[in-house]
Amino acid sequence: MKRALITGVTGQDGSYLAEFLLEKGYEVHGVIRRSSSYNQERLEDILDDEAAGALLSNQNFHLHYGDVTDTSNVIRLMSEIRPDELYNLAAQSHVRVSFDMPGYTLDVDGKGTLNILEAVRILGLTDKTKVYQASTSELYGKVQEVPQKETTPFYPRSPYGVAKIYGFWITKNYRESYNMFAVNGILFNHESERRGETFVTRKISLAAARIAQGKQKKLSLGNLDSLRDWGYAKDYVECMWLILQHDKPEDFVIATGEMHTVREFVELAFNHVGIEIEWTGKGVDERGINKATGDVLVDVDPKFFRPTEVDQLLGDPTKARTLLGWNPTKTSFEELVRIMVQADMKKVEKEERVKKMFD
Ligand code: NAP
Ligand code: G4F
Repeated sequence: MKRALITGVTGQDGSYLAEFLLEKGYEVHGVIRRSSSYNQERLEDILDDEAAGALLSNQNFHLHYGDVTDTSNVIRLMSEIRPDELYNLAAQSHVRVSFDMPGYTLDVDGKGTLNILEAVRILGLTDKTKVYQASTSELYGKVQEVPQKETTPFYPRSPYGVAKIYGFWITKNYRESYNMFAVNGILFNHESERRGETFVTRKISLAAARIAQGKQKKLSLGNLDSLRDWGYAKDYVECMWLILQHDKPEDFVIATGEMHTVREFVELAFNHVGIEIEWTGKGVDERGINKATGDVLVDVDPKFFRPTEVDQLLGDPTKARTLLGWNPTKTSFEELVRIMVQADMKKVEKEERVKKMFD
């Protein structure tokens, strides 16, 4: 039985990856942070015996307290678990927040990655443990080429992107210096019903559901022109695993090869709840109007603008498709939006039922 260690297991990707690996028969260990409030919601399908079912036997799932910035903790966990595969997904992953907390973001996303690699080296696990580093399309930032591929030069535009560039290069450096199987997945944006609620796609899908059910009046957003290559997180965790199964340690771009504006995401999400959006005005005065009623449902609030923006991201997944046999278009953009809105419609309905029980 192969043993995997996932940092960031309570996050969107970590939770899907844990399920994926358990289904493949792995023994899965995850690192969770101590928190004063419950932080294991995304793991409930695994932790709940009934929901887990036969395939997802949670007997093979183990959680450990830890933090990638705590060097001694990382070394102790690594020496106890001695994983065959380590997926370093832990990060302060919000780009906007990284402008408010640049030092912290560097500690977690940069130094945290070094701590993982050093633990592998110090413990003599370089021949045993394969390391996957969660790199990002934010490295391309002010894009130097369209579409972006493995050879496109980096130009990060946020403290997050700059911290992640350290993670990228230190992973590559440990591969070259110590002959480790240490690789970067350069993943473009990927979303799901488990996406954090302050990322733009989830903010929109939740707002569409709440507005449709009369629980919210309006949605305020930042840059509507921003273009992103959005895929489905469930498809992307499969690729993380494929990268570690490849015969050679190499870095890969993971993307759909299609990009859409934030505005398009809004239109589609509201369409799914039966509302047609019509746009009026420009810049900060732009408004999304409910065509049927004339109500303003979307406006622009400059507080969501970033000091420096990444205007567009478009990935070229040819290498992953050719060498890993990965299908970048398994879930279409339209399907992704539908999945997210449907899940949020149910979530909002359920919240309302629970509220009524206690009224
Ligand atoms: P996410 O939902 O924000 O999850 C981040 C995870 O990291 C959470 O489990 C979080 O724990 C954990 N974490 C944060 N700081 C930590 C620390 N100091 N020590 C240990 N764990 C820590 O992010 P995601 O969307 O799943 O993304 C996973 C990884 O891929 C991240 O590294 C992200 O930067 C990268 N990435 C994401 C995308 C994307 O579009 N989703 C694209 C490219 C790269 P808590 O639950 O306790 O906060
Ligand atoms: O959803 P976002 O916050 O994601 P962003 O900044 O692209 O970062 C995500 O993807 C990266 C991969 O490229 C990951 F590495 C990173 O960890 C994270 O998962 O914003 C997307 C776009 C931006 O251009 C932003 O300015 O949407 C724009 N936007 C417009 N209004 C908004 C909003 N973003 C947020 N979060 N909230 C808004 O109200």
